[in-house]
Amino acid sequence: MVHDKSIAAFAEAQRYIPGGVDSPVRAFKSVGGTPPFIDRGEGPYLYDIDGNSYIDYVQSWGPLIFGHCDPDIEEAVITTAKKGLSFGAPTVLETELAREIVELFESVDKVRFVNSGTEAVMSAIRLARGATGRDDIVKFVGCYHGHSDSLLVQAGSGAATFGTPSSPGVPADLTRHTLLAEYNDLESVRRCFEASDGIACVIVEPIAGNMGLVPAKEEFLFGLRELCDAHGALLIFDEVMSGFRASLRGAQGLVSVRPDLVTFGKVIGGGMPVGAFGGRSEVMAQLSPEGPVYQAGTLSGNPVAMAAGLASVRKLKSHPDLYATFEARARRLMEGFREAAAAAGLPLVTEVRGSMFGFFFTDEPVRDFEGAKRGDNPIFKAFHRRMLERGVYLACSSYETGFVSTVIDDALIDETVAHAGAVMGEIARERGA
Ligand code: KE4
Repeated sequence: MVHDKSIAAFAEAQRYIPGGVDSPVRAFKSVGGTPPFIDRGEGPYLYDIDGNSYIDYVQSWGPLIFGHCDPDIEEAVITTAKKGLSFGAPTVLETELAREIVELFESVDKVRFVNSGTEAVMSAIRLARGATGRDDIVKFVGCYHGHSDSLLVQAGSGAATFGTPSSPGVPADLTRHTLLAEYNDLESVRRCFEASDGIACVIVEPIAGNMGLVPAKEEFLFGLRELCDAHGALLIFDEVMSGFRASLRGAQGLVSVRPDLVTFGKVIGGGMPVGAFGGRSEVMAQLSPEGPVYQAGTLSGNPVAMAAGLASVRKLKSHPDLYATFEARARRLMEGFREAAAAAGLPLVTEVRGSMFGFFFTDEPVRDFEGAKRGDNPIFKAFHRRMLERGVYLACSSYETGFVSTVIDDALIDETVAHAGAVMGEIARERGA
């Protein structure tokens, strides 16, 4: 493949935009090389400005479950945009999308729309703190919930449960209210509740997608529910990624644990900027203008974004059988990767939840961030680069999740598996496996 135009575009972008990108992961820092600059998408494909095409398993990090330029979503956007882009006033489109979410998620009585997953999580945390009158929160090492200050936290020293900032610019005064626990480890959560009697909420990705794909064990989620109930804390499921991706009802569709608040993003915007948070009526009633907890946004519930989200969610709702197809395709892909790795003598473990898939070039199952770190290695980097050169666009970090869609059929999956077999063979030979 030729990448001359992307190389030039990346150099030019870096003159005006920090790192040349508007979100760090896009810079390909963890895999190296120049990120392809995309000209357009069509169905399952991305086309870069050098004319190369790729089967897209990233789909804008999750939103594009119907692939690129879905005609129904495109039609909804264009029709709505012709009536005006934004009013800063209520529209029935917001009510319609809120109703679709409330009808699908039994833990959600009311919803508030925002413009990103970060904003949804930041607002849900403030709501939990306001509703409980408490300041401390618990999050899990390896879970990502967007870039709001309280959540840019890394494990403190030693066994300390209190976090320290994971980024300059985040005041330690703030992150001392964030306690860190280990994913799938209830004992570490109990230690947090012993360390603080002022815990407002526990926030968790019920299916973690930001340390690679690492589902929570159901008994772990049950345990979180029990601990929150015992201590009067709220349980927040961050379903920004798993919502509408793991099942039509997100991770909640696969387990019987119910949270007090849920955050959404990605698929509910159909590719447009939409985030949302929702939950039980008595908690949501604390939110301004009904209650005292303030939260606002100029473009929140924007009609064009609502129309895209409605088209996306309604298509999923009217074709619930799609999730069986998604799961079958994701399993076909991961089975193919496992067979390719076995033939090449490379270690590989894989995971699937609905339309989400993940793989780690390690030989032990991954249950938490410690396990996920073993997958961030030279084999992954070589695999990613070589698959890209063969026209397969995979997430550019081993800490991300891949996605199938309605337009990635078995033929494309088999084509991808064939490339994976060839690439894994090359890598194994070079490593003398
Ligand atoms: P956004 O602010 O990026 O819309 O959402 C933040 C967020 C919150 N919660 C979960 C579980 C998420 O996965 C995300 C964002 N996901 C990443 C991809 N893993 C977004 C990609 C990026 O940062 O560019």
